[in-house]
Amino acid sequence: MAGQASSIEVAHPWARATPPGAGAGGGFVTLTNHGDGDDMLLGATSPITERVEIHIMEMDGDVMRMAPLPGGIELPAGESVTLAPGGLHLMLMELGSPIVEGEPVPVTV
Ligand SMILES: [Cu+2]
Repeated sequence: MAGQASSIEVAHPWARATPPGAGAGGGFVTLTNHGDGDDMLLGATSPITERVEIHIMEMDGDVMRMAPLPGGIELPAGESVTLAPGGLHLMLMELGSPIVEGEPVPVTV
């Protein structure tokens, strides 16, 4: 997180449980920028995987696909951004073990 990380509120983080053998899982959270300046979410880390990507869903013809968002997520001052299924999300890549319902998934933004 660039800039005034302490002014970013992280609320309602959750991850979707994955079936055994799934290669990746989605992570969702609401981020609120309580600071005076715009901020960016540039990435995230988690001890359960080597790689966490920021993804966005976009239409490719009639098909919804997800794609990495290399520039990060803008967090304008005073606004909330919600990462949710069907939109922006954190993708936990190359999972070594499945995400199990009810078990905490540590992620640092
Ligand atoms: Cu994704």
